[in-house]
Amino acid sequence: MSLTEKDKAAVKALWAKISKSADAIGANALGRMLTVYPQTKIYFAHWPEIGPASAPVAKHGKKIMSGVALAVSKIDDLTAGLLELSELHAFKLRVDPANFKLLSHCILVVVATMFPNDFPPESHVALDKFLAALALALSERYR
Ligand code: HNI
Repeated sequence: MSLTEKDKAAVKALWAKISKSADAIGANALGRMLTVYPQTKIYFAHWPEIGPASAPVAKHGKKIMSGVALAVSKIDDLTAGLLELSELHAFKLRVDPANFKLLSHCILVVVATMFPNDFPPESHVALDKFLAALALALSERYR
């Protein structure tokens, strides 16, 4: 399951192409997660509105993608690189780590739909593995 050097290179190459649209990817992915998996809305009950195109979703989508950007920069040691974010989600936010997989899936779907020409199977598998590794690293502080 661990990322090979080839996977890492593919993730970095893909990220170089898509990162300028990170805010839109984040807003779309978060909006999708909240719509497709409505049980995830429980964590955002404090927001004034929660619709897919709402301001808080856009704002938080951006934050999530800053976490993904951090992960790309720490791709050689995701566990150490994401420890603080893991701590935050585990102890302060108390997000069930099963949800990381749901958001990862939505990010994958959004990248595929927004960048069909930059998403051959090689990029798909690399991004899928990277997001799985990211989710695992975010789960580190839960045990
Ligand atoms: Ni998550 C806050 C990154 C998945 C619920 N989250 C953040 C912040 C980052 C972040 C960055 C802001 C931290 C800060 O303010 O210091 N979250 C990520 C990443 C993923 C992820 C990289 C996975 C790819 N978060 C999830 C999931 C849920 C989630 C799946 C719930 C379903 N996150 C939250 C909540 C907050 C949060 C809730 C605080 C929101 C707020 O209103 O301040």
